[in-house]
Amino acid sequence: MTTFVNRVFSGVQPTGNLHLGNYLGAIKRFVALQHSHECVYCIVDMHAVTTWQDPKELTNNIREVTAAFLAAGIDPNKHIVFNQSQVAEHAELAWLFNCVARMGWLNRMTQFKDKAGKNRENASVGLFSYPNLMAADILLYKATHVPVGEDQKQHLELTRDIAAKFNHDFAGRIAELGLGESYFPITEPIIGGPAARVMSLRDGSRKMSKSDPSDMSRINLTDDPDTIAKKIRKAKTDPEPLPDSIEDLKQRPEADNLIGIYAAINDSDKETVITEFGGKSFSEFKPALAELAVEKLAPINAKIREYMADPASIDAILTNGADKAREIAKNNMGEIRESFGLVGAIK
Ligand code: AQP
Repeated sequence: MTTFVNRVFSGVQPTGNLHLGNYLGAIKRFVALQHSHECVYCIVDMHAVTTWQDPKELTNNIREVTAAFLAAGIDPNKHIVFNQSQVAEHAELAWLFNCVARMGWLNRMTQFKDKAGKNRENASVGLFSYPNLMAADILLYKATHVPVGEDQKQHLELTRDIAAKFNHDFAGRIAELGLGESYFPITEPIIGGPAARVMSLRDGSRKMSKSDPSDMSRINLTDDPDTIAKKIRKAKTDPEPLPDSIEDLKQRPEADNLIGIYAAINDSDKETVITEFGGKSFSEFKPALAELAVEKLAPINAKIREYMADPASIDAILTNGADKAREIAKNNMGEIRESFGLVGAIK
């Protein structure tokens, strides 16, 4: 059995409107994992361009996601923080994975169906092969664990399928080269907790999303305290008081969402929130949630603004992170090229 270093990889797209779902489902958990793992955190700008991005806004959004990582507490000195396009090996491995993954596997991806919608013929090829680039991001660093929101579960399964197929197809070659029994780990997703899927504040059946046309559907990490409080006050709810048991939340998506948000922000769980607020009305619960959200998000918001006032220092952090990432990427990519038998493999 090949043993792998415990390494975390995850990424966030710089597509603007970074929201509470991205924070609770991903970034907040990235911060926690720094204490137990070696972490690689990436601003996945090449994923962003699978749909149209205004060039100036994209540059700004890359910096803003970096600022959010730093403001939330990610330490770029102890871990790696960089933007994907600075390490060309991501694109190279994605190409090779285009040749490992099967059409049938990608045809099953629900995110492509959701994002392409009825306009499938006009979607970019990149949007279709997006999961192969995601697999490349993760496996380039032989990451063993990936913290993500629930929406990314299917892509993680595809990453595992690609790793397993590569390990199987090239088993003889990998052994010959002395690269172990398996070259890639079968990466474990880290999904769960009360905010694995934060829903829209306007519709409890849709996930909170950057691309929702209604700004009232999400709490942006750049929203000021008044806006956060207003969005929570106006969040859709039903007329009943909060339930007394988790069981009763099943038929009440909006209540479930707000209770999950409260629990995740407060590092607690839905049971504890229900013990405190069960039987109370939303007019009591919403101000408590707004106060908690403002208390936890306002300092992050202030720090994002501070970092954004000095773009040159953000760029320096990204360049430094890319240098560290490239060291690992170059070594692994050399071995992968050799595994394929490509002539001129660079070590
Ligand atoms: N609503 C959510 N609840 C929990 N986690 C979420 N994530 C996204 N939305 C939620 C997690 O955030 C991380 C970064 O996501 P991304 O930047 O790769 O983009 P995404 O998942 O496509 O995010 P959006 O907001 O839904 O963007 P659009 O509107 O463009 O589709 C991931 O770990 C994701 O799971």
